[in-house]
Amino acid sequence: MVARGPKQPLTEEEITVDPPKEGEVRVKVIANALCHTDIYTLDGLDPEGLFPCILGHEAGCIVESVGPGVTSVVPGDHVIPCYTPQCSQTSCIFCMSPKTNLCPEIRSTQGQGVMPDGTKRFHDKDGKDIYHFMGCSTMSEYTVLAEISCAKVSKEMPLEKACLFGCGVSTGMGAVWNTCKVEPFSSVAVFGLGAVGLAVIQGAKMAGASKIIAVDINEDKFEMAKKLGATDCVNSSPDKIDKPIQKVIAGDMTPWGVDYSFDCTGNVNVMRAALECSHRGWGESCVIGVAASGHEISTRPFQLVTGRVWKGTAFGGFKSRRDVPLLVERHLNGELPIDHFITHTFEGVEKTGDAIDALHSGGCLRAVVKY
Ligand code: NAD
Ligand code: AHE
Ligand code: ZN
Repeated sequence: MVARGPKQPLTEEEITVDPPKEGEVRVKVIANALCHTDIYTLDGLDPEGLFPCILGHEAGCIVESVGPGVTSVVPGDHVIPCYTPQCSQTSCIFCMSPKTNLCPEIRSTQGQGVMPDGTKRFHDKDGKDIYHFMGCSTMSEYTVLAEISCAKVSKEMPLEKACLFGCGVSTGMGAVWNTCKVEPFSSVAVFGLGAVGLAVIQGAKMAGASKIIAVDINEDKFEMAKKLGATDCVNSSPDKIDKPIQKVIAGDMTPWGVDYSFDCTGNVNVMRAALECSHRGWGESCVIGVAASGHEISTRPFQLVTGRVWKGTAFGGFKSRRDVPLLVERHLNGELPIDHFITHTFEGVEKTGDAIDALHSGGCLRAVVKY
């Protein structure tokens, strides 16, 4: 499914997917879930958006062939593509640091829509190149990944569920566990109750948070938020509250604000509210949402002077190749239910457009397309 240009419907095309080159892996995509970030790029809001491209980055795949030098996976292995790779080289100060998951090994070529050697593996029927996306491009029956982007997972895990660990669910939980390290009895506010925000709630509940305030402008989201552990739900639409949401949370609902807050909307005004509802002296606010090109955050520096911390997360701080297989194991052990995130399923890659329509419907958390 090719994204030919911003705001255009995807087109179903027969393309050529070249064999993997050195350090690369060609995979058959079994299932792909849509993430809001795919739509953000398709809508032309991503400063790194390039067209024509093949979008998609939340998938479950089977290795079809490997290029020269690939040692960590073989054909038949089940893998989850990871847009945050993990090269694990001792010379990589990022991979060697426990402070981050942001391996930069292939980040620049990934942002330019090409493989690490600067070339592309996708060609249309006229022989013209098609750009890659986030190092994944999983809205295609076959795609080529860098070996360092492949997390090998248990074959016991159905790939149509495993795909969820490729982005949104892992990101929300990891923001709580890794980036903020939420402690038992903490108070938490979550803005935006899509799959990412609901994963934050689930992760916060598992971490032992005692107050979890769920905020959205769509009240239909509140039922699932409560099921997963939200103790309070607030509709932050201006016609539903008589003051800014940060004052509702820090003032009315808590005396000094929450210990931790999370933006899962990508709206820079919401990011500000999330920071400003965090606790005087120690509150931490984590930006997860991805903002449109040109949008910037602001607040009074006084908010930071008085002890609040503004931080952010990519893929929930998980070191991808090490941690994604462990998340899958935790699911298989029954510790980490994720089925509730799949609200829509479709059969056939050509149904990806219908899945995008479903994602826009408001009632969708994750739409999974089985190829
Ligand atoms: P989604 O569209 O399913 O959910 C967003 C939710 O925010 C919706 O429920 C919507 O009603 C709500 N919302 C919108 N405007 C709001 C407002 N003003 N106040 C309160 N709620 C509001 O999206 P998703 O797939 O859950 O992704 C959430 C965000 O996280 C997106 O911006 C996505 O790009 C980003 N993301 C970031 C990472 C990362 O690694 N940092 C990973 C995955 C997704
Ligand atoms: N291309 C955008 C940045 C988009 C962005 O921040 N992406 C998140 C993942 S969203 C997954 O759904 C991320 O992990 N960013 C870290 C990185 O290295 O891209 C822009 O603004 O240029
Ligand atoms: Zn995503």
